[in-house]
Amino acid sequence: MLIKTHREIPSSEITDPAVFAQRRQLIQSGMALLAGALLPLPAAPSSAATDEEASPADVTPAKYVKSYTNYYEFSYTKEAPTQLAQALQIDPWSVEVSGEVEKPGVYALEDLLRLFPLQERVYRFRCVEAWSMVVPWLGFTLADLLKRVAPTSRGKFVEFTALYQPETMPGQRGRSLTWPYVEGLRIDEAMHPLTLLVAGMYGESLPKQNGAPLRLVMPWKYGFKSIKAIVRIRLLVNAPQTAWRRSAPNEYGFYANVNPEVPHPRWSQRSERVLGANLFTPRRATELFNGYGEQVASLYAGMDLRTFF
Ligand SMILES: Nc1nc2c(c(=O)[nH]1)N[C@H]1C(S)=C(S)[C@@H](COP(=O)(O)O)O[C@H]1N2
Ligand SMILES: [Mo]
Repeated sequence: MLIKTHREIPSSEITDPAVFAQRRQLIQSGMALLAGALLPLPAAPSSAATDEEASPADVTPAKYVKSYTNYYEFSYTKEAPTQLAQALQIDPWSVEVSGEVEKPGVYALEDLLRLFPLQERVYRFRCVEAWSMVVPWLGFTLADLLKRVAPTSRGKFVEFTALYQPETMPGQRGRSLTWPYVEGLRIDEAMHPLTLLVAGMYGESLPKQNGAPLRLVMPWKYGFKSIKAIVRIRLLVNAPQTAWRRSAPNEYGFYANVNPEVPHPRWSQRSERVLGANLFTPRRATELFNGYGEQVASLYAGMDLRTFF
């Protein structure tokens, strides 16, 4: 089993990709997403009806995930992107894959969805602001796309660039962050089987405020690494300069692996508020690598975890 079960998450809460990859519904869901509509997929595993083991109570209810977002291109508030992001035109959409690759190309979104069948993966997600959620994403591995474009031996880092469109993105008219939003990974992190390019969640197309039509999801890193509205993926020799490192170099590091031992300069990272929980629900203890250490710790062997942030 590729994705190991974490002891505190019921096994059903972490999706075994081998299981879901076999489900024709998810391949069809790619086609549903192509149609552009928010189509409910009756047999999608997130409905739980098809998975005896599923414990949907542990998945964050979709309404919270859709109405409490971080999307600085639109607003600093959590609520405003829900409305403001609807102005985004996501069809047509294409993603340039370039740089240190043997087969660079521009991929229309529908080509990506045709090439790479969507799998459902239920992941924990932890924002650096110390809130967290559990989301059933629909996506494909970044590794699948990268293998197709064949990175050269010089390609050691991957840079992701989000849409720059100040006409529709009011936040880009200010200097809050350096725009466009840029993120980066080391090539081995990018090739890791947990690293996902996501086009949907909860069995439906990705809502615009959650990063439609294509975003990254890195479950063991703080949420800001999971860049939304990706238009370019570039393989580089050196580490890319990211938007957050440009704007707040003392706060946001390149690695940004979830680590309860390393506090943010302004707050502790030891615990997290569970999105959608009520006032009496205790905070959850934050785990190293957000609970994915068994799968990813080897990527950082020999590195000082304290300098990560
Ligand atoms: N392009 C872009 N991607 C982004 C952000 C952003 O402001 N712009 N915010 C990041 C942060 S800080 C977090 S926590 C997650 C939030 O994802 P969600 O809003 O879908 O929960 O998106 C990340 N990706
Ligand atoms: Mo975040």
